[in-house]
Amino acid sequence: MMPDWTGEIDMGREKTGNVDKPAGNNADKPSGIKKRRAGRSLRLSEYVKSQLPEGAVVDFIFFEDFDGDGEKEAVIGVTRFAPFPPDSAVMIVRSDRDRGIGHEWFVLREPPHGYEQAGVIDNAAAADTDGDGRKEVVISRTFGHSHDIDITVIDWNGTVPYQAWHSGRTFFHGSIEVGDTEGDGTAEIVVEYGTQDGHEVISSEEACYHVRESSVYKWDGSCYSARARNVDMPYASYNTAVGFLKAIWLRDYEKAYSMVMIPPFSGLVGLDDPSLPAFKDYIGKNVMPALSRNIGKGKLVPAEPYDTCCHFSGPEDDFTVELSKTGSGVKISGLLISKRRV
Ligand SMILES: [Ca+2]
Ligand SMILES: [Ca+2]
Ligand SMILES: [Ca+2]
Repeated sequence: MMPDWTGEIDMGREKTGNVDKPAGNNADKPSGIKKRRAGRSLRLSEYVKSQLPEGAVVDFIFFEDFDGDGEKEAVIGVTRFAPFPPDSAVMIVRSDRDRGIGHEWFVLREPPHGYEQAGVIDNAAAADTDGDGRKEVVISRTFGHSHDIDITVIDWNGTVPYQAWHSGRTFFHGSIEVGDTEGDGTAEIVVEYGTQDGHEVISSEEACYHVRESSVYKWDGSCYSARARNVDMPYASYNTAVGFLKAIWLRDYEKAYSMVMIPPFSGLVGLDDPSLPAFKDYIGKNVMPALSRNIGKGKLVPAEPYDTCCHFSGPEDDFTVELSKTGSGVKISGLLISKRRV
């Protein structure tokens, strides 16, 4: 169990000046939201500083009127490092003429099933994702060392913040972007994440580049529903390059053939005969022997991908897949194989 996030003990309403050290756990408070209030002559920044756990860092700050009461709230992502392991929560700070500055802790939900360690904040955005004209806070957290992220949306019901949505799953090597992708004035949550696709040919070591997929989560009036989205460059190229090597390795020549531009892929030979049998013949003579002698000894290790070339190193040879953008997407325009320099 994670210990509670607590602020300092309650202060007198008009008490000002130096604040005390944070008190210990306050276990009999209901979990989820912790409220504290202090005198108002502190500056907002001083107040926040006084409430942060020792050694905690601020991950993000948004200062907007999220709940629509006419006053801005400060919504602050905080990661603390003690007790170990680190975890994150969100501090919501209000400044009120009559009641002074106060804050509450919004505690993000427990790690998804299968994760032992708490999540720490990875990224955050403030945007109107449900079209009601007011912003929500979208937060991704990363878990342990596995680079898996989850996504939480915090919205306000009156002045009460609540978890409006949770992704319900994690995304391997995930990243989020929040923005209006189709110009209807409401933002979507775009997530990109890694897969194990192509593991037959490329190394799926944790640190390696992965084939990536993308989904966009859009508010449909009752929930955020997902649809697939094309990944951005250079991953559109990278996914194509890995898919091509995999198709060759699995002898799916029709698929591989559909991914190439002929010519130039098979060079001048392709000028005379751009057919599938000729492509198959070219692969059998020029590509398969090299692919076999490398994958027989180990997987190909990808280098950083680029829009127009993706490089892979095998135990024996280097493979450089060349790509071109066409009207119908990214196509393979060449494959260079060279003996590895020792
Ligand atoms: Ca407000
Ligand atoms: Ca909204
Ligand atoms: Ca939109």
